[in-house]
Amino acid sequence: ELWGRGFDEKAYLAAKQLKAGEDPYRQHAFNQLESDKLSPDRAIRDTRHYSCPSVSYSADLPATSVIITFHNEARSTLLRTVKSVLNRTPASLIQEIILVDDFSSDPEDCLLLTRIPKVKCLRNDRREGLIRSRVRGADVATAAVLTFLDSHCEVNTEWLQPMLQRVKEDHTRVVSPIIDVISLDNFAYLAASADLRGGFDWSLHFKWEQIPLEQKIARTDPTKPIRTPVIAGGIFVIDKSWFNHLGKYDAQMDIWGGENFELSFRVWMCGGSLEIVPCSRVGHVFRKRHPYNFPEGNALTYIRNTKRTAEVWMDEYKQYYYEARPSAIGKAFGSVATRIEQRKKMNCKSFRWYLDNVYPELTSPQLGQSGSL
Ligand code: UD2
Ligand code: MN
Repeated sequence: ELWGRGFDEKAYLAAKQLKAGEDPYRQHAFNQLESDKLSPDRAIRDTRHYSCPSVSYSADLPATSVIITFHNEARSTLLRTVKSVLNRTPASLIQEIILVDDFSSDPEDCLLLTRIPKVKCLRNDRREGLIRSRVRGADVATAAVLTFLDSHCEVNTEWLQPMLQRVKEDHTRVVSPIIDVISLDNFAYLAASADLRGGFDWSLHFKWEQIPLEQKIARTDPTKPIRTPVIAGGIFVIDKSWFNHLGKYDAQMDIWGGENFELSFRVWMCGGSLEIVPCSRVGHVFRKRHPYNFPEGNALTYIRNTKRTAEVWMDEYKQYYYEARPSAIGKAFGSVATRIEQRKKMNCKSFRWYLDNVYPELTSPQLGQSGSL
């Protein structure tokens, strides 16, 4: 297919095909051969609850800037992410798609895609990691609402409207879809459970968990949002002024990891809320290993990022973090002075408040109940 400014999809993909006999998992930690075989416009099953199609949304939803950061993404998954957005979203809602190329080996992976209408490309001149890359994208975004996506997603039918609706009604809501699974082996699109929310343990390890039974029973309308203590991190919609007001991201976090906790605690404790909107579905290729290198090593980077989170947001409860992750004790994490200052200025609530009101299911390690310190 040839777009307005002459984007040659076939040539874009063909230039990066696997060599015969090459391990299809080596470069991206998913089966690139299977991804390359699929059309950038392939159809996927509408995995929403059957009540979702009859929900109606405001006729004047705000447009959004979609921000996708990537480091050495496969061309076939990157292109399918972009095209699924253009194919499955009313044009009036997409202000632009901002690709932030986090110093990938080949600048053309990003640059060639700017021949597709609405697609812009920013390239970092050194590896920054996903956190600073997203901030760079957010800073140039021209729409009032930001939408973040990973670079190996496929958005599903009417994915954006339910999220924009929630943010339009209340700009302090930060909203995620249900994240469906795209198989890393055969790229089958699989529906995820609609009864999950984001959770974590004291070591700040993210996990999907069942929504508490009382909430599950009280949920009579399957189209209504699910409150979530944390978001997975990659796919969410947030009002741009609210994102800026809250302090964007902690720009001293590197590469990958931890920023989802930091943002989630900040949103809840500083007057906002986090939710999963079940009528929005976005597929994502979940992987078992990182396909890219961490300049400071994977473990140290995760410690640095989660330690910064604990030091700024967890108050006296940070001791539980150190007990659960003793390797973090004594490790360098830079200065958090300006982040603590911002927290004070915004008059954010305590971590104790967060545990009592948002995540009472996270119990203290010794006493088996929250708020017992
Ligand atoms: C999950 C999130 C991810 C992020 C991460 C914690 C989802 C679906 N994914 O990990 O968005 O919140 O948890 O940090 O919720 N990237 C860069 N530069 C880098 C490293 C990664 O731009 O140095 C890009 C990467 O190409 C991808 C995105 O950041 O588009 C997220 O990385 P991932 O897919 O490896 O993370 P994932 O899905 O395991
Ligand atoms: Mn991902």
